[in-house]
Amino acid sequence: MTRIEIKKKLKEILSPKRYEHTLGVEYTAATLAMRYGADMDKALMAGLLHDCAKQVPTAEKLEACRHFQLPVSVYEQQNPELLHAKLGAAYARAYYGIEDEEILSAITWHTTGRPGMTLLDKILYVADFMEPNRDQASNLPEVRALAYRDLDACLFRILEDSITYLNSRDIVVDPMTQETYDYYKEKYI
Ligand code: DGI
Ligand code: FE
Ligand code: FE
Repeated sequence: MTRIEIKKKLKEILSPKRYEHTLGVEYTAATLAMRYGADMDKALMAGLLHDCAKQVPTAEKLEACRHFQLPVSVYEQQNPELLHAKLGAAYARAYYGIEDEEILSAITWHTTGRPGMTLLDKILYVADFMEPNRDQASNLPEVRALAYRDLDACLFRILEDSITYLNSRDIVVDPMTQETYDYYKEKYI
């Protein structure tokens, strides 16, 4: 499917707010691709599809994971919200014709990150956090500026703030989020 066709479909299935966020991530990922020399089309496509499974109801998410034979950890079972990332990759492949493994990887890891992220993984992760419609995190102006100066430092900053945020709200940090944080901490502290 072309990006135009995908947008038409996403507009039907996502809430207006989620759709706007999706477009914000699409274009923000493209600006980061320009800055860091990543593949523009892949960045746009990853941004566009990253939350394509976000609107699936919780119970259906678990069922859909079984359908696609995606492993679900106990942490994911307790926080099924996390599943929209790997499920999004499965949907991108099955329903939107995406076969590119780099795009599918970026979608799979956009919520928790992973140790040894690719450039595209990082771009999507950062774009998701800082796209123009985001307004919750207090550090957004700094993160947005840092993203174009030093992508790895920006990635670590977001990981650090996300873990602080999850802890402050007594939300269990997923082991993959923690592993990603520990991996990049080695490099940036
Ligand atoms: O899908 P978005 O809202 O655009 O952003 P996202 O894919 O980063 O998902 C954010 C949600 O995921 C937010 O509700 C917090 C949650 N989340 C992120 N990391 C973790 C987490 N939840 C748990 N339980 N553990 C995590 O490590
Ligand atoms: Fe998401
Ligand atoms: Fe998102």
